[in-house]
Amino acid sequence: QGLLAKLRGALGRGELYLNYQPQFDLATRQIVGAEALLRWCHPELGAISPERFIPIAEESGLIVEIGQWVILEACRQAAAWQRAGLPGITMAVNLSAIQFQRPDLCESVAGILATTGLPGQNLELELTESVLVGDVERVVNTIKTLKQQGIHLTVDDFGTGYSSLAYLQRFAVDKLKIDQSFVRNMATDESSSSVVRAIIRLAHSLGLKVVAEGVETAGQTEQLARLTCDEVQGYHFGKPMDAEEFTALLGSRT
Ligand code: G
Ligand code: G
Ligand code: MN
Ligand code: NA
Repeated sequence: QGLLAKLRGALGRGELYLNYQPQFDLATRQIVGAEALLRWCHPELGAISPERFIPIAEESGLIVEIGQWVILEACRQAAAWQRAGLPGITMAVNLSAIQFQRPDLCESVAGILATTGLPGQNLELELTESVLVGDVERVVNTIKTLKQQGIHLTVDDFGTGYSSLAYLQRFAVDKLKIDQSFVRNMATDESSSSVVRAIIRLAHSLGLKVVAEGVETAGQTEQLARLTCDEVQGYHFGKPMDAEEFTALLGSRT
């Protein structure tokens, strides 16, 4: 039995769950967000990396059902933290291109916000550049409809794709997420730090925020602060953790 067959029933059997990685404001060092990261624990195979099963979910179309569940579960958790009086955060959810291209995306996200009671401003959707190269008119309309609900949009893995910079003007995204490959090599590789500097300047000159991911050291943090990066995410600040651990982290901040 292949991985696809196992993945088919995984959601129903409760094998899928979310981890949350904290995101910090670099100036204040406060937690301002969480990125929801999907996990699969198979009873015999153990933990299977999303890098393995997400492509399978995408090819098979299973990503639609799984992705819906991810949005629902992430919003439900964020709303629960809010109701518990914990510091307000934005919940960031990764969206596959296939999900983004569904004509019912905006409606179903609106339904999830209504069901969970999470305000749209507390939801952020992470899109990869590959999403932004589709039918321009359609992408513009989808983004507009999501933004009308207060939802924030971030371009994930920024700098690694092929989207033209001109699209940044047409698509009203709010934030760029600098890919971790640039952050990783920043201290040792002049060209990586140049790319990071350029992305931050580009973002700010377009009125966008910028978040760096994969921040692992104090040195990288200092360098990012000097370059006026807005937010950081990475092992130096906090690894992806389960809901219970994240609740404790939020509680320790009040
Ligand atoms: O979670 P890391 O810890 O291993 O994630 C690996 C990859 O899987 C990343 O590229 C991340 O964007 C992607 N990923 C994690 N969770 C989700 C999800 O819920 N949906 C989609 N589409 N991708 C996800
Ligand atoms: O592509 P996306 O940004 O959604 O994926 C985030 C991925 O990066 C996840 O696999 C997450 O576990 C991983 N990650 C988060 N912080 C760090 C870090 O500091 N170092 C490394 N190497 N990976 C990280
Ligand atoms: Mn992401
Ligand atoms: Na990324």
